[in-house]
Amino acid sequence: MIRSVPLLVLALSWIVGGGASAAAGEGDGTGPPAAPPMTLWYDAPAENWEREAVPIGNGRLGAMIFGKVAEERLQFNVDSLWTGDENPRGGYRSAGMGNYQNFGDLYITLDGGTGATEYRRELHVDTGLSRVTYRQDGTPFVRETICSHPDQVIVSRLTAGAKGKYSGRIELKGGREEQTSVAGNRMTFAGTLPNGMQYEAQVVVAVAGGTLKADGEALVFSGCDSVTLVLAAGTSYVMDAEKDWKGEDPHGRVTGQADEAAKQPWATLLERHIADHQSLYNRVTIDVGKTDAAQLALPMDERLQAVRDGKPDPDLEELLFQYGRYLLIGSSRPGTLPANLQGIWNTTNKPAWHADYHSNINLQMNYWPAEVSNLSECHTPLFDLLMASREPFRKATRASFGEDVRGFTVRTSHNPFGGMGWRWNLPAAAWYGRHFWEHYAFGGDKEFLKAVAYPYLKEVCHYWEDRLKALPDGRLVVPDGWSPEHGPTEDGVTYDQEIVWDLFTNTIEASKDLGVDADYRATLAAMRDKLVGPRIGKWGQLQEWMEDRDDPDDHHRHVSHLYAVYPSHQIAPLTTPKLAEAARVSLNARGDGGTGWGRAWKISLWARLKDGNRAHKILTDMVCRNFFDNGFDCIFDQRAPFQIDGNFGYAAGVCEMLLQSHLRTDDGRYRVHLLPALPAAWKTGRVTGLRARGGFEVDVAWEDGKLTEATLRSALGRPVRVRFGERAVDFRTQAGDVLRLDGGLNRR
Ligand code: FUC
Repeated sequence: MIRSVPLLVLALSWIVGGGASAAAGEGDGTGPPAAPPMTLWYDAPAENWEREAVPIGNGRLGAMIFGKVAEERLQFNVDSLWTGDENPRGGYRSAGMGNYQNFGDLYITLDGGTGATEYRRELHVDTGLSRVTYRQDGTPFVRETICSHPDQVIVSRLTAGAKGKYSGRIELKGGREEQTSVAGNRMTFAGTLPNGMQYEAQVVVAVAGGTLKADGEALVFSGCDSVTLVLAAGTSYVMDAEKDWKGEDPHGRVTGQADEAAKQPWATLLERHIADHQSLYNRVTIDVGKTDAAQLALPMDERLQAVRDGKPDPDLEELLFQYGRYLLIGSSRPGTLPANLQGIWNTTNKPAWHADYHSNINLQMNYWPAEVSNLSECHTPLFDLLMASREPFRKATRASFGEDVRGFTVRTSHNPFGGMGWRWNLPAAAWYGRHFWEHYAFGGDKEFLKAVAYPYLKEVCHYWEDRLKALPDGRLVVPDGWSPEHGPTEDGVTYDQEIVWDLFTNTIEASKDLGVDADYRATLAAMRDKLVGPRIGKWGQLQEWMEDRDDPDDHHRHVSHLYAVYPSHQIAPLTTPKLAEAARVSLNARGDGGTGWGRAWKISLWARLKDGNRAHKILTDMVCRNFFDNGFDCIFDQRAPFQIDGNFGYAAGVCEMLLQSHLRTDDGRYRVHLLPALPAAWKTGRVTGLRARGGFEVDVAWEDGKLTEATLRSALGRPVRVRFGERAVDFRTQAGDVLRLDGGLNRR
């Protein structure tokens, strides 16, 4: 279904125009209008934080909202509240690694909160607004919450259709048993972690009508028409190793944010928040089919169950795609830390795997949708942290591999201080290098290429130049590698070989575009061409190791040797058909199961192998097994922990089914493939605003599985070969050109 703007505008004008009082004024007893379509909604409050509560976030600050009538709970986090440190002198153990912390909880307890009817809890993915509505004795109650990026605060607003209906208490509780102090209408707690990081949270409360007063560590309100809470929180973290990752006490900043927001009317805060959110969110629309109206009207938990019962729900597939984008907007904005294993949403001080940055698939997958789904800015925290972590990475690399080692690499687990945990993952820094290159390949920002991407890529190349080992026949291998969490330690592991090939290739391309280092480029090219490449084994599989010993009954969750198919483009049906066939054999043997992120990866892999139906089958498996009722991906079938990589991998997979793009290094022409893996289930549809490498923004429409029209907006004026099925047509473009094509790829 096409997302209807009028409905959204209607719903918003209802909210901005006074919410519950307007609805009550209508006196028709029907309650609030239906939610806009890009909404997760429920007919019961949340009990469990990671399965049921809904997330809001502004990249840095976030909360999980439970929505109980008598006791609202906002469990909140700040991206930088971490224990642990840079741990530069070895001893890479959990203590130095640290953990991402639960910042605290805000509770709003309401008197007489029983006997509610018409209860409804919603998260509007297209506006970033959470809303809880219900009636008591005929009076409508509305509770709305946002996490604003422009105002850097969480705001909760409680209104009702009659005066004086709100009495209750507000409590602010820190995640480490801090004392909360109350002064006037403000509640505050602050603390310092063992690593010296200072943090503080404040809540400023405003009521209309009635009274508000302190009661010990709580604020008590009585007979109020409405209650508005502004929550601000921050830490002393700075992304700067030279400053030991710490800056000024957050007290002044947090106070300023709370005060500034508290001065603004709710309507202004909401308007600013929605405008900001939609400046990113609205860039992409998607329509892959129409869900049966009765099924569409179900709450999220029942909708998921209906899919498990075998009823297709294309609108839910769209919603989960946009939800992936929503979560990236909510957990990764310019200037924040990158999204960790749980984005910014975590309720415990000892989260699974520290809620760390995991370098053997997870952190990369978090950023797979960033460029293609038109959220390029949201990619930048990854570059910022990696650039800032280079010195600690260098130190740790030298400490383990020798003082004369150039460049750096990364362990499997790392934190916001450049500190690291479990086990070296030798090609990790090189795999991250692909992200730097992709940011340039999509957007064409030469300044970024020169100042950030190329220096990073070149330095990681130095590490590999020194480390590669020559076989007696002159071919080069990565020594002592490891197919992540699978194989033994040995030379020439396919995952390592492919990533180093990719690193050298992208660095060569980068140096060409910058017009620098011609000699060095030749050196890299010579080394790249000597690397042991992907090989086909005895049962037709793509070998995971140099030795042909893959087991066809092995269903291990990591498919690291298929890196060359996706996210890289070293193996593809059109350019390397035999290797692509071998990848298909391997992927078939591995099976369709796995973790949430494992399935998500397989969606993109099958899409690259041009099997849309298989990709869609796995996407459906994911919907059935990996999404909790709140839409969070869980790594095991319906079992905690939630891990956000699967949400992002799913969103990237949907993109890969609808649009693929590549740079062919021989002629510098970009390849844009429209609907490369369209499943039969998505018979007729339209997607707008996806991005292709070479600076293109692409809209595609299709009917009965056939392309009907496409539009490519060229930002960089690059030449492009557009393909649909067997037909491919070359076009030249100027920057700013809009290329409108019909179903036969002729200009319209
Ligand atoms: C990788 C995976 C695990 C888990 C962890 C966070 O090590 O193999 O399944 O996702 O990351």
